[in-house]
Amino acid sequence: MLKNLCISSLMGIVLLQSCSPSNQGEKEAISSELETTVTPEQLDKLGITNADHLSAASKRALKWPNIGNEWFIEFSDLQPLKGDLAYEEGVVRRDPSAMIFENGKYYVWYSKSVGTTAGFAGDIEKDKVFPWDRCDIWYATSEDGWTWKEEGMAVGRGEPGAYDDRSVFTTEIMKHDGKYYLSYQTVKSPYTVRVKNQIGLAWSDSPDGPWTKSAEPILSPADNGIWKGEEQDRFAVEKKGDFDSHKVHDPCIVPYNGKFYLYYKGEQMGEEITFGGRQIRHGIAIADNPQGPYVKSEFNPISNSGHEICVWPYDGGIASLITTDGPEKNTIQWSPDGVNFEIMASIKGAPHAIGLNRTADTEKEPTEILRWGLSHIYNSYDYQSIMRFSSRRVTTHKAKGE
Ligand code: AAL
Repeated sequence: MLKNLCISSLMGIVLLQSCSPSNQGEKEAISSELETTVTPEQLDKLGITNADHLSAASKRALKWPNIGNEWFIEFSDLQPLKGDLAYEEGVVRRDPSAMIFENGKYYVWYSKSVGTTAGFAGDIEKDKVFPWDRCDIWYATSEDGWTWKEEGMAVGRGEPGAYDDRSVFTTEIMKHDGKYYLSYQTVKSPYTVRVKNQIGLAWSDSPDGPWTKSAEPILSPADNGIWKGEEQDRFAVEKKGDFDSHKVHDPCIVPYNGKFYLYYKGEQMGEEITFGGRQIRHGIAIADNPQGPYVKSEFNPISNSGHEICVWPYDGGIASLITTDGPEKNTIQWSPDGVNFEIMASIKGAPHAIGLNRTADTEKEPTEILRWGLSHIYNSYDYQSIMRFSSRRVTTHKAKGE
């Protein structure tokens, strides 16, 4: 069979195909530089008509890795929660943490505030500039994940002058060695357009608290960007700095390989709109102990797209749902080492600000943890509520009765 095939080079791809012997030597010489072998079966699978006339799209398709549909899923419409987490006019409840199961109940933590959002045109000393401004972290419990009882405040804003005096919000929970850790975003007053956001941590021996807050933030933005002018304009910069020069957001700490990997979203000074939308990327900071110190990875940023952090362990590595922003938005990615992520599936879209169900059997299948969990919706610009998501694997596409 192979003697009837020859090898040609196309952008790093070796093609095994029928050809005339005249140019075989030349094509084999080129092939010595190549990395990938493409077989007639792959050409057939992709339905490529003529391997000598490959479109740019076919050349890209020939470089796709040989991954099955194990990671491909579709999310269903969000469903409202019942009890205290049902939508409540005048109240913001958003950015749910993951759920853990303790004392016979699911526990979730979330950002809570009241009142309308005036934006930056309002009086920033009195008003809210965002729905997540002037928040505290509250928590709720549920036996079935549908009907929730709000238990009260877990972590409140700091005293005036503290790094977290304006808002504490967008939290994640980690349970490790019988202790509980809430990581969360912090803002210090005044909440200006250029204000830097940091990450705080609180810990407790019980999911019901009391919580002890870190005296200082556990993570801060890179300090190598330079604003241009004095005006509160976050797009005007002399130098943009690292991907996280403006804000560190959406923390999620995962115990991994004997260390603690803090995944976070970075926002950059001078953020641009690219061909994939907003310039948003993820980074990690690693610590030997849950309370830190957390050291940013030299490999940052570890994504080129995405928004809120949604990561889980799978098969010795870490999986990540990449949503909303950037050329690789709406993909599920996996890394064997928690750092170097590859696309495993490209999906239609995903709920925002997912709170994962950490009780799921993550090894059952790659996306088992995404079968159900929490998210939020904008009931209005001012008010958001926590909702329930679900997803299913999709392996065929059939007409009714087919
Ligand atoms: C979300 C998250 C963070 C931001 C804000 C509230 O999508 O990225 O939490 O600060 O929006």
